[in-house]
Amino acid sequence: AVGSDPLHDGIPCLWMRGGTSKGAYFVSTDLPADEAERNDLLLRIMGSPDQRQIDGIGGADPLTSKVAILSLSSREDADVDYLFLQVFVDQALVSDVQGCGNILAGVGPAAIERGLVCVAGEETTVRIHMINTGEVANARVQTPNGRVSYAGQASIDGVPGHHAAVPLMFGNIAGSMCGALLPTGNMVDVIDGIEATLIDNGMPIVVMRASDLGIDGSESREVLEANASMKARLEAIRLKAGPMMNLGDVTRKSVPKMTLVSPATAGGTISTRSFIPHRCHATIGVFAAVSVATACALEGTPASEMVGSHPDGRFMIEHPTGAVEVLIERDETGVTIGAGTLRTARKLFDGRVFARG
Ligand code: NQM
Repeated sequence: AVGSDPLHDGIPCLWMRGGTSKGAYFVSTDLPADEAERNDLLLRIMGSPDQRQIDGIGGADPLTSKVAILSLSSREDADVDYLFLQVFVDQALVSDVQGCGNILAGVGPAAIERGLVCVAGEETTVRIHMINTGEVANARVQTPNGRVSYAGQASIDGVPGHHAAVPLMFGNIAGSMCGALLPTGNMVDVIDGIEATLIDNGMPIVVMRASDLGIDGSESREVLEANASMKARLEAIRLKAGPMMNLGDVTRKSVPKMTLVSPATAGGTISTRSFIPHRCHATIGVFAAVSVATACALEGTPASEMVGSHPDGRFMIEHPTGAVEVLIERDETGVTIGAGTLRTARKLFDGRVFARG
């Protein structure tokens, strides 16, 4: 608890996999209230800045250097408040600018484990206020016999094995960070000669044809990360897209994400390769996938030209290690009114974490 010495006594921490990411889950009262002090502590816990995060618990990858801070909700329409923090691996930077839909998958289970939310039967719906964007998500957590069950038959690409399903449902998340679904008002903008859709349906992303950047879109994460000239072009486009998307100067921000699309190769809706924004994603972010699916559904966007099947609003968004299924609900005029996806999560370790001094 606050008042004890975190250096010597450690801090209660749940280490969990949420979707295709991993992170440290804390209860807010176990961390310093002062933001600068808290961020400094989190850097020392994760072992940043250091390419290998060798002196901390971070996994030396942006996807495994994430933090969730939970508290009882400040809102009537939610049970728990969830603040997501991206702890940069090689920079002394902790950012609350973006949310994370993968780490979100662990929030319901973690809130129950920590007694912030009570079990409500075989299944417990946890209403999560996502502080980063101000939106609310509903997570359905399996709770037979009065406790969280992580075992089950659901599987998601990018994670071996089968686990309990954690369905996530979102209301209207359009313009979550940019103020509007299409912050420039256009389906297509041209930046550095490349046609791009600047879109935010839960996550600001820039959607471009992979072929326009000189790749075919089936390359592995490693091959793309080694392509320095393409990465430089992407970063130049990103820095221009940021202000156009009402995100200001994005030099030190993890948004917008850069998503390269190509026709599906495994029977899905579309194939993606995402930069988040500098490393290539091993899969794709949850809200990024929702935003890509939304771009696919907008006629006139580069993504919509290459769309394969999407029966009943189900979009299979292919990524480097499989696909993620996104459900998009639209009203009779075609406006998106809801979205959903299926994730799994698992408690990996519960204990006390000790920060570098
Ligand atoms: O888009 C990584 C992840 C994410 C974010 C990132 C995410 C989302 O996969 O909602 O989940 O884009 O930095 O964990």
